[in-house]
Amino acid sequence: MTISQPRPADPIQAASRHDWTLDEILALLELPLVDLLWQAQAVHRTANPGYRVQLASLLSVKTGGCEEDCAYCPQSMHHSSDVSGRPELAVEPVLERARAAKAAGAHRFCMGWAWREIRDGAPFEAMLAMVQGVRELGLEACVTAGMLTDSQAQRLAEAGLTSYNHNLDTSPEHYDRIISTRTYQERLETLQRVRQAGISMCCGGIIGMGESLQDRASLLQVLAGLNPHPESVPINALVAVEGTPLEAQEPVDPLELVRMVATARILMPTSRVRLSAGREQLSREAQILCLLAGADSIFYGDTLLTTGNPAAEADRELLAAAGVTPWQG
Ligand code: SAM
Ligand code: DTB
Ligand code: SF4
Repeated sequence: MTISQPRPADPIQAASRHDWTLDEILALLELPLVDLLWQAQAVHRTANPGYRVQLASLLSVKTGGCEEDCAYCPQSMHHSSDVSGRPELAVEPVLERARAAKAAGAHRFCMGWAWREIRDGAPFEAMLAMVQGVRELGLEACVTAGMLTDSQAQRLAEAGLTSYNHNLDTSPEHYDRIISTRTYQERLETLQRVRQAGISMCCGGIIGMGESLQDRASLLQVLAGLNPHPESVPINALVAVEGTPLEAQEPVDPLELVRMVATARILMPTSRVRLSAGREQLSREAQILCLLAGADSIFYGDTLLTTGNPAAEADRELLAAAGVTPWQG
């Protein structure tokens, strides 16, 4: 099977830019939808001629009780939603889930820890064993576990970690209304450590948290300004969970998500653009529009970390209806 590490250099990557202005990005986000889709498809068809979609399964290894106060997150100990009480998973049950994900057709296995930062010790040693085990199954391995040190990043790279997920979540301007316990700059530094260790970068954000169109453009500007672009860019629609400060947030118009995906695709032609949280609230047709707009990955399996996701069978039907083929696991 093919493990897709960062994709090989190609003319699109060579031509892709890191100096997009806010006005240029806003102009894309505001294009008539048909024109935006046309541009995004032209880019996507060249970068991903087979229109293939990666299926990534997600598992929460350590759930809830997190010290950070991210306003969207049900796992923060600052919110009444906190889902603590679930035992932290050990290596073997995690690998069991990874084997099941592979058997169901997943190509990447992502593991989450509700931590502010990784600390050395037994749980980190277990994380390394999980990464190694997932890679031995022939799956890509992704970890999301908060901030890390250079030496932790190095050890994760040595264990074979494919990718580290750490999202910027929103624009630098909107960020303070969402998180107070960790700065934007700290997020950027964590991402830099991941890069320096030679691990591919998974970094994106969330729409539907009360941000303006300008904020969305600004988030995309920071992401596209990273050089090289993040290999993977998750675009989440807020799942408004009861007990979080954002519980009453109105759902985003699905076409806003389509616009965000399409613009990300144009700005970052060879990145994997992941249609992430929020798919349960989308119709089949809205999801297919996101695929047309250039999304080339979905989370696969009936849960995300703590919230629901469409059933695997429904997703296989979705991809078949769209006529796109998943990467083979
Ligand atoms: N603690 C780690 C961290 O923050 O890097 C890892 C886990 S965290 C849950 C991973 C990402 O999931 C967040 O950065 C955020 O973008 C996304 N996320 C969390 N809760 C969400 C929600 N309710 N709706 C949409 N996306 C969410
Ligand atoms: C990402 O950007 N989205 C995923 C993954 N990276 C780790 C997580 C979504 C979480 C949604 C809320 C939950 O299930 O707790
Ligand atoms: Fe903690 Fe991550 Fe949730 Fe923020 S998003 S509260 S860091 S688990």
